Amino acid sequence: MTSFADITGTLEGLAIEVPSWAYGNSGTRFKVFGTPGTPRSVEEKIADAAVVHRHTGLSPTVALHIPWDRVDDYAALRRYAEDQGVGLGTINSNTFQDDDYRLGSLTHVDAGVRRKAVDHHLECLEVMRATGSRDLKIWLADGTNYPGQGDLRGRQDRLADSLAEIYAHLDPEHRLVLEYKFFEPAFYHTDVPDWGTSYAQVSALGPQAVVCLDTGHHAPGTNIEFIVMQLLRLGRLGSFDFNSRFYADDDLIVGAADPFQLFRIMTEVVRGGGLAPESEVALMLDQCHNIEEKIPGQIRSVLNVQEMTARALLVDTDALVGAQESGDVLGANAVLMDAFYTDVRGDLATWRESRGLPADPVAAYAASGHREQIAAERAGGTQLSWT
Ligand code: AFD
Ligand code: MN
Repeated sequence: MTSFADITGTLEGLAIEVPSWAYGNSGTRFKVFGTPGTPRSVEEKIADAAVVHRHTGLSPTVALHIPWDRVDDYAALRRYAEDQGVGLGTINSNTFQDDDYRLGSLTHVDAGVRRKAVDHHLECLEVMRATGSRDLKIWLADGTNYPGQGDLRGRQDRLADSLAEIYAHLDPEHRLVLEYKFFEPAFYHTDVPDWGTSYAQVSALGPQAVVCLDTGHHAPGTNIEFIVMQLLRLGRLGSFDFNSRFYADDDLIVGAADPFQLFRIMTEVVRGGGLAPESEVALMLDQCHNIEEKIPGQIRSVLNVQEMTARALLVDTDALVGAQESGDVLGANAVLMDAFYTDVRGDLATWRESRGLPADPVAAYAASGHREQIAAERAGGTQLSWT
């Protein structure tokens, strides 16, 4: 029987990267709502991310998005982040907002557009050399809206060639992380729609290319934990973009829609060695807080991952394997459900205090006055969004 004291060593190493864009204003195609205190600069976004880390001890790095987070001096930005107590993490490329990319980027029929898109990724690699980042994350909006609009196979071949050119420029410590998404903004087909396509493309590149699994990027009913198992088994699970969804790619607080699914995902992460000290699987949030406060939303999110990870670590693996191997269907399920139903919040609160952290980070932030402070300090200027 595994106790909470048995799992704190692993919990110590839990690190969930937060995305810079979670702290800016976001919304839907119908409306982007602003909230008081929203950052007006990359530095203010990093400062807010550091507040999340100070309250939770769970988010030591911040992912950037280029060009949203473009600055003149990335080395200075790295120093600023480190002064705030966090590091700069994954660099996310963006070939989905320039007019030239209306009909695709790395897959485009026009070699000049593909050149521009590849060059953008080479710019991102330069940023990574200044920020000390390991991962270049590529999510492509490339796809078509109507059958016949594009040659599906030709797009795959051009994608492979474009990725190969980017891959050739990686430094030895870099990784190319290719994210898939089954629809949106393209409606008929997306050129990297599923884990199989991402796996096929990264396998053709080499050992420094891996898959990013965004938990909101699957058709309803998909068994996501199976994909987690398979990518870990194949050695190609690079990172997660954690969020949750009810119907589409909602980018809601991870665990909010289905905490049991998050538990099952973390159970496969644990089973597959994804939390081992030597593991290079990156856990990251990719969320937007359209109507709720941003910093509390991020705190809630990393705590949800921590809580479901703790429950997953409490699975009695000896009893589970025994029941599985003896064909004890109900017994095996009960072992898993016993861990899922274990309320670890009290143990986590006590453990946090033992490490000099607030027992209840959400309450601590609400009582800190920081929300009111930034609302007053950041009254002027232009609030940042997806631009
Ligand atoms: C959008 C995409 C994808 C990507 C993120 C950051 O759907 O999830 O990871 O932007 O570029 O949410
Ligand atoms: Mn994502």
